[in-house]
Amino acid sequence: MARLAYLGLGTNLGDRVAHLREAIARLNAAIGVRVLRESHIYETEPVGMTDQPRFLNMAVEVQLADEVTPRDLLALAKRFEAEMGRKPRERWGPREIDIDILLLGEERITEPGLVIPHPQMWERAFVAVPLADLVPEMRAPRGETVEELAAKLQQAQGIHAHL
Ligand code: GSY
Repeated sequence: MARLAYLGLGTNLGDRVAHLREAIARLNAAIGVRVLRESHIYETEPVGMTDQPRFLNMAVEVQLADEVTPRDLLALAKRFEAEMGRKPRERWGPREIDIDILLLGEERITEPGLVIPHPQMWERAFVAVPLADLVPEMRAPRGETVEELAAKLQQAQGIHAHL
């Protein structure tokens, strides 16, 4: 059966809106992948390495055909990141585009290079706030809704709707 996945997109180099649009177009053009819904775009303070430009972040909901495995989706994300100019710079440094798999159906995966659900997703406003646009009623691991969690994180971390 086709599954829904949720991806987080982030960018803080160059024409950030164009990078988000291109990533979505590439995902939608991939065989077995269809982008169903997009969150709003948010401007966010950098987390981790703070001395870098602000990010634009958003989340998308995609439908995956049966034959698309989690590894296939990861390979697509990595290929698009590389093709869109992301260099293997510092791990936490600036990038044209970052495509993270947040959730993939009910899958729980812990393998080298692939952990789903994304391990830090419930701690970061730049993930939770866009995700709350798409699945506000979904339950986060501690029992609160994604919307409640996002509201809490939003107060502590810098994040604003990008007009
Ligand atoms: O994990 C994705 C890359 N990234 C981001 C990001 O997308 N947004 C914000 N605000 N900070 C970040 N730090 C890293 S690394």
